[in-house]
This record gives sequence, C-alpha cells and structure tokens, in this order.
Amino acid sequence: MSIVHLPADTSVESINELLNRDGCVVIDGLMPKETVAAIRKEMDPWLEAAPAGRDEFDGRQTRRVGTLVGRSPSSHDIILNSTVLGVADQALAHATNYQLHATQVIAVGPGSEPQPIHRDQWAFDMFPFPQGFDSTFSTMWALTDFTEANGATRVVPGSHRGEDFKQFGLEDSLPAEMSAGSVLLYTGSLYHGAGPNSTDRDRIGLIVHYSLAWLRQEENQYLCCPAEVLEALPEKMLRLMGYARGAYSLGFVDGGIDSISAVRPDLVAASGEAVSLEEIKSTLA
Ligand SMILES: O=C(O)CCC(=O)C(=O)O
Ligand SMILES: [Fe+2]
Repeated sequence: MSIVHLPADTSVESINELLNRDGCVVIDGLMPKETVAAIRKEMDPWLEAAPAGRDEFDGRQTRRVGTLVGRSPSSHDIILNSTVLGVADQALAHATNYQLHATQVIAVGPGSEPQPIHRDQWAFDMFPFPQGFDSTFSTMWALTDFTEANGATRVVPGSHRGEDFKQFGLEDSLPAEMSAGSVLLYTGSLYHGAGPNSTDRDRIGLIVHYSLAWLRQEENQYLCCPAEVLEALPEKMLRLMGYARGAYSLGFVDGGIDSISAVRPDLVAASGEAVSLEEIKSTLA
C-alpha cells in the first residue's frame, strides 16, 4: 500500500486511472508557490480569528474557515484548475453535471488528535450509496508542507472499493506527505482523515470539494458570496457555484428560468429565458 505521486504535467487520463485504482493520488507542485503565498495572505487573517473546532471530528485544536470564492480571489484559479476539473469531469461523469461543494482552509494545530477516519460522502446524512458510487470528488491542497508529524491527511488507498461504515485506525492509513503547492485528490468514497500534529506549528491545507449537482452543497455557495464579488465572477465559476440547472430541472427559478438570472441576467443563455430578478420579484409582488 502506497500513495502514488504524479508530476504536474500528467494527463487527466493517467490521473483518473490512478484515482480509479487507488481512490487517491497526489499531484506534486500543481499550485505555483506565489499562489500559495497569495492565498495565505488573503486567508490568514480569517484563520487567526477562527474558533477551534467543537468536537473530535472538527478537531479541538483545528481551525477552519470557508467562503474562499468571496474571500480569496487568488483561490479562483485553483477552484477552476483545468487539470482538477478535467479529473472531476471523469470522476463525476455518472451525473449530468457537478457543482462546487465546499471550500475550506483547515489549520490542524499543534497537539491535534487524529481526526476519525471517514468517507466525505457520509455528510449526506449517512445515506448508503451503492458500493463504488461516488457522490463527491475532493481536493486537499497543501498550503504548508504536509508531513506525517504535522498532521498530513491520512488515507487508506484502495478503501474506496470497500464496504460502507467501516472503522479504520491510524495504523491502517498512510500520511499523504507532500510539499506546499501539491494536491491530494481523492474520491468521496475514500476513507481518510486529518493526522495528529505533534509539531509546534500549524499544518495548513485548502480543501475544494465538488459534488453531483443533484445533491445539497456542503457550503452554501448562494449565501456566502457577497454581491459585489458575484458581479465580477466569470460565468464558469457562477455555474460551478450552482447558478445552473442541476440535471434537467433542479434549481430553477420561477417555473423554469435559468437561476443565473437572479444574480447575472446578462449571462442567461440565449434561450428566451432572460428575465431579471427585478422582473421576477415584480411578478411575485
Ligand atoms: O484536514 C485534513 O487533513 C482532512 C479533513 C477532512 O477530511 C474533513 O474535515 O473532512
Ligand atoms: Fe474528510
């Protein structure tokens, strides 16, 4: 059992082969060092103000902050990274489309205990998806070096194929050690968890998760991005955030109108659906 590392210029097909086989893979150095520094600069003040976690899953010495789309312009290229989205296109190809599920900077603090090993898709109220079915695709970007000692995410390679609701201990898992700027990709069905931190410094990572567009998002993208940021976002980001139809009919406004009309009427597809939020509101008044 080992965690395969691939160089940043590896093809999407080769990455997906590994992801199918092991449920996880590390891509070394996919984020430029300048982007690591820029995201840290934008997010460190939020992180410093964040409270520690409330339970052993959140981590009592772990701090978490989200809303990366709204707070960290430098993260946008990471959320829309073409290699990652290319892998997601294949990893989540069993649904019509997928969406941004959650963004979060996670600082595992000194003295942190190991996080219970879990599947991210247990977030869906522990729904027992069929064996081998992935509802999410996860990325963990290292914003500091990740080492076994400082709490690198621990994974159980191959566990994505196994049964649901299994219990794994630390000894069943491997630390995804990687340098800052590298990314661990893993499927919603892969067992994993944050490792314990025995050093005197934070281990900082950025998770960007994607999910099938027929599921509820973990982080509420509609509520957590300020209007002035929404106005300037590219259409691809808005669609990924959920201002799009999920499958054939999910998430429309006013009987079938493209939901992007609620925030950016200028972007409504040329399908005769263009109606502004003002018009929608006036019909409701
Ligand atoms: O921080 C980590 O290494 C993993 C966190 C995680 O898996 C989670 O919170 O779901
Ligand atoms: Fe997780």
